[in-house]
Amino acid sequence: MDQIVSTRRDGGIAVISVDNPPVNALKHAVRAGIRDAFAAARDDAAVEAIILTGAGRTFMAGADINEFGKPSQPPSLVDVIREMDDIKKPTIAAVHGTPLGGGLELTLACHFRVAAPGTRLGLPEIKLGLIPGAGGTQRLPRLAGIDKAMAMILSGDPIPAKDALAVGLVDAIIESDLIAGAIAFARKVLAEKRPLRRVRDMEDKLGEVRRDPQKFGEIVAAHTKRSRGLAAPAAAVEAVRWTLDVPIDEALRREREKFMELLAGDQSKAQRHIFFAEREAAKVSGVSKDVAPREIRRAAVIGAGTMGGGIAMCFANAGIPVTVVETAADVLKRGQDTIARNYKTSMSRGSLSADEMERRLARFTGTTNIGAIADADIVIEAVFEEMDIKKQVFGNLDRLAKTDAVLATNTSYLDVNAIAQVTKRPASVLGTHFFSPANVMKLLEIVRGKETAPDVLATAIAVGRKLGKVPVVVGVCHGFVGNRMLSARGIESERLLLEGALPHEVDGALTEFGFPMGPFAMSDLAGLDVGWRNRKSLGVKAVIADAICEKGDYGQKTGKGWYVYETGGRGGRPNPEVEALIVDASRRVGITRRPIDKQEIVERLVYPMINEGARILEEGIAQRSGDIDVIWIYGYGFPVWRGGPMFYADTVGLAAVRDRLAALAKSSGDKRHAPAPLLERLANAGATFASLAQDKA
Ligand code: T1G
Ligand code: NAD
Repeated sequence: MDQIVSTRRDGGIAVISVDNPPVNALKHAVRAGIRDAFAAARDDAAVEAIILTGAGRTFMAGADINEFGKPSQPPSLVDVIREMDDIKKPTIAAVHGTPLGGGLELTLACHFRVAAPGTRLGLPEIKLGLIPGAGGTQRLPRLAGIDKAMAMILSGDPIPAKDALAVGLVDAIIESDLIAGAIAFARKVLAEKRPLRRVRDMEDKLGEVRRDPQKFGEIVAAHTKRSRGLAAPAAAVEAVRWTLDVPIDEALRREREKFMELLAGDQSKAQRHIFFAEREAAKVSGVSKDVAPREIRRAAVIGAGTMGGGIAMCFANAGIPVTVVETAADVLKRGQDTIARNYKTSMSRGSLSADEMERRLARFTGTTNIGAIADADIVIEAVFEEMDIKKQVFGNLDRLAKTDAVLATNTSYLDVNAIAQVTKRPASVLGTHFFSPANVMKLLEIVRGKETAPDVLATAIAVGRKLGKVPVVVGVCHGFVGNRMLSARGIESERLLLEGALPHEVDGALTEFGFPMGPFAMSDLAGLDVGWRNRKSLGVKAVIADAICEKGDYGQKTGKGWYVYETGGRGGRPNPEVEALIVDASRRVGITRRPIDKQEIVERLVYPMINEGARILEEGIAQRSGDIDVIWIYGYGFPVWRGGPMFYADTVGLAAVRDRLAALAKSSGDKRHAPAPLLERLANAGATFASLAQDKA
């Protein structure tokens, strides 16, 4: 095999190295190369010990996801690992970067593992709708214990080398040169004639739970996150349970069988789509890889309300000092109190230490003096959703901010170009649309103005990544991508109420579909006033929602909206005033209420979004259908195992979506439901939204 896998000798030590940039993914040639290199070293009498390592930025980061769904070529990773397992010479995995998935499973077929500091080790298969398929569910519990293994497999999150050392997953951390350290480690093993224990034969760490199987349930409960509709978590728990009472070869066979079943399933296809779509989303036409982002050492946020406070926390959490500007001392204090309360909540949940909280709080400067933003490298405006106020603020920012500052607006709907035009530096202006709660939601919708400079875009993408967000660049239109599609859903959700449904029924159907919450609970969280301001600015009416707002009920922030919220309570209970208001509204507009089933509710909420997504693609507001999917998954909780609205449409079939929309347009008389030309064209051609990217490639 060509130089993808090479072996060099250091005396009696064979060092096998994989070099398949960028992440040494275990494609066919790599698997075959590793198998052949190990066989050669095994059969070479001069070789006393074998080291496996990866060149470049990381040890093998897992199977090559591009190969999934294609005919598999032998040897499989299971074959390679089976042969490695039987080698009677010391085998040592020397890891750095991110040994993940099949990469970590390879190391579990070695007798020893040594790691460079900063290495992060994990089994992220669950994030792809899979379980580890090459022994991870059986070998990791034997090496690191069932509790740690379950935590790693169910979260999919990697652990740092020092934690891996603590649980016995690695045998040593090499502070100096990794390969030289690994060779020295190998020589020590040989000199001390250390017994060669195969991980598969290790049982001591299973004893405690085997003796008290009830403990297994406690471990599962401790590590199970809400997995609404996901198939892989339950499969992973079942697989790890086999370590208790199923002989390992049988357990390994079952693991592979379950892995292959999930691999062929729709959920994993959807989650793999999102894996690549998320990475594609960061590639923006007109912004080449060599456009350098501006350096961001200090930030400022205008407005410390629902969003401003959360955005400021993102900067402080990422280690960037942030100035928060408000109109008056009392409003500023309210905003600062909310921030402190959020940190205290995280501390009480054990996800933040007291010291770290103090460090983060120390990065905030609160002021009512807008002049204080003069030394900020980026300023994000999060004031009321009113164009006049935003223009007035940007006029000030233009006057006061340093020349190379990036000026951003967190507007949900408004015209970013119009805001930029009040400044003398529209090239430095763009939208950075965070999602509520801003310190939690991962999406950052970056709105590119018609004059936004490439390095300003590159800066916003880099800042998004630094804040732990998933950045997606979109164009300017009302509501950009996410909220524009949300509006299409909102119009239909109000229509469903008038025709016979109640808020909790609509929300129930969508949560069953996989969303964390339905449209009405979501607008109560965001604040009904945001949508109200938007409708007023558009001159459109929502009979029921407007009536609720006129009563001053804005949702959670006022304790009442579509639902009623008890102080400190979790979630809302149905609001009888609203239900009476809905029934009365139906009567007033002459609609006879009827039962509406869940399927109809889901189709009438999701299909109009897909239709609006097609228009957005046609207008070039979004570059790829995958971008729209990433926006809806990370910004609006669209179920990841359905792959996002556009991927979901491809799964349902565009002809079926088109026909349902055409029927809806006819029955409702609402022309907006008429299938978008792109949808019509693709459906007629039997094509998919995904095929658009393939055609472009
Ligand atoms: N396969 C194919 N391509 C991959 C890949 C993989 N496993 N991992 C990364 N890439 C590509 C990625 O698309 C991007 O390409 C480039 O590498 C850099 O990635 C049997 C079956 C390793 C932590 O799930 O988590 O093993 O966009 O931009 O931020 O049990 O990539 O440049 O063209 O993300 O530095 C398990 C997935 C597979 C790891 C690096 N492994 N990868 O992050 O760079 S399932 C994973 C990651 C498995 C076994 C099963 C991250 C990373 P492009 P990047 P990064
Ligand atoms: P909010 O009413 O909670 O907070 C707005 C804050 O801005 C208030 O505290 C107000 O005192 C302050 N303010 C107003 N004028 C100011 C000025 N000239 N200088 C300094 N501070 C000023 O509103 P919010 O929900 O945080 O929304 C803020 C922006 O973020 C809006 O554009 C909104 O559309 C957008 N947004 C909101 C959400 C959401 O879910 N709430 C999500 C994304 C984006």
